[in-house]
Amino acid sequence: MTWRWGICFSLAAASLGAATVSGQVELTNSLDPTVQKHKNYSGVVLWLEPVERAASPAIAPKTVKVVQQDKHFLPHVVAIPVGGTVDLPNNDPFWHNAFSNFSGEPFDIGLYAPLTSRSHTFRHAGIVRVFCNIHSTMSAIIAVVPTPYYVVTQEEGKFGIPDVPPGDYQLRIFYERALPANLKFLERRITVPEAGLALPLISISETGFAPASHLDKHGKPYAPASGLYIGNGQ
Ligand SMILES: [Cu+2]
Repeated sequence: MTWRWGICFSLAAASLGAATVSGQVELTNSLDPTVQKHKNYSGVVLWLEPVERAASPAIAPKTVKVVQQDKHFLPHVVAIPVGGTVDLPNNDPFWHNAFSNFSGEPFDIGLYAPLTSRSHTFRHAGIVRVFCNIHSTMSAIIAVVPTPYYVVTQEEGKFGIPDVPPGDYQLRIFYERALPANLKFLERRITVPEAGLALPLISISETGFAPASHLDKHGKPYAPASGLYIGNGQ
């Protein structure tokens, strides 16, 4: 894992007074073919926390959607500011659930029927790992961040955090398949000038990551299909 700082930060072009913090993420040492062969660098969350408490901005409530479809949460990774709401519509022809009891803010929106939706509003910052209590293979990440300045990378890994007021910030990063110590190492204090800031390449290694199974919402191993929902297509 390396930071390629070059000589210094370079200044990005100013856009009507709105400072943008931009950059590029790459993922290395991955065993996932979509990363290795196709350079899919999606799912990295980057956010800027104001260093001076007085500079902390008001955070407007936001709502994002995570669809349950084909036994997947889509998208797999989202980010919202504290106070934001996640809608989880069920687009499958069978029942789903969404819960978290692993890290971040715990929640459980219960079982809900096809073509219905449930929501949860997150009051605390943290990385929320979301699962379905029916389908053990389903998972998602909701990054609840204490700032309005954040982004989630798409496949190409380029990112831009718009409308950042000039000032000092702590750059924080989350990626599901990177060890916490590796992510901590990448954190930096940055100064955002009025003209904006282009960061050097951020290289995140998946070295040391090992997929692990998770427990159900009761903290127990998933039971084989009970038959309760058989007939609903699950
Ligand atoms: Cu499910």
